[in-house]
Amino acid sequence: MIELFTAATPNGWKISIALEEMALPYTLRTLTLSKLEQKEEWFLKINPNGRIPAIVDHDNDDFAVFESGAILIYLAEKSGQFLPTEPNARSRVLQWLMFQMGGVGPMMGQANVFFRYAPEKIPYAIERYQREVRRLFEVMERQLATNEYIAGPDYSIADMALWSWIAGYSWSGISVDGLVQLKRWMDLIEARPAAKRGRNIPPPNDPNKLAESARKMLA
Ligand SMILES: N[C@@H](CCC(=O)N[C@@H](CS)C(=O)NCC(=O)O)C(=O)O
Repeated sequence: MIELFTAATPNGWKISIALEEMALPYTLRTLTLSKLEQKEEWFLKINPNGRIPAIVDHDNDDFAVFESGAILIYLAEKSGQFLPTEPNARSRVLQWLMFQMGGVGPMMGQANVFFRYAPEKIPYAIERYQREVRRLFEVMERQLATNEYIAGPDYSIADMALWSWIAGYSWSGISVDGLVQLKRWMDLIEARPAAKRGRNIPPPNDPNKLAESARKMLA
């Protein structure tokens, strides 16, 4: 059985989406980020980076995996789903997964910090991150014009990772006006019962409480 250490955030939801899609049995350990449970010694043994998500695979000698991209690859390989074995198709999925891990995630994360949580409004920082996120969305728009899913004809762990973040575009203050393909793709994934279920495990926090607890954590 997999044990998932998580919280109600886009990086956490990537993994509950994947576990639901793959129908892998798992138990949930929800950490309270504002209480800094993720920095406690017991958890640093599982994730030396002191962040969620992380998993422990109790069917594999209690093997621990941190970094959401690495967890997605581990689960895809364990279940034999959502990551092709043919080398070029596999590379395409990993390229878009890295695009999420190195681009969309960090940039949307910073957009949220400066747009929603920072104690002072710094227009330069807000605009910088929102503009970069919009640029990344436009990169996806072009890719999705000729591909059903982000890495080709099949749904993959790259779609799960991207959707978990992008479904929250309005919280980050990003416009999706004119991005017809991106909206088509968002609807396509939202229509998947397992993806929708996964993005509610654990359920999103009340937006007011979210801002308050994020401020506490960042202080
Ligand atoms: N690159 C990491 C990022 C993980 C991350 O930033 N997690 C956030 C929640 S989305 C977290 O645990 N924040 C708590 C903290 O920074 O102490 C991953 O993808 O797993």
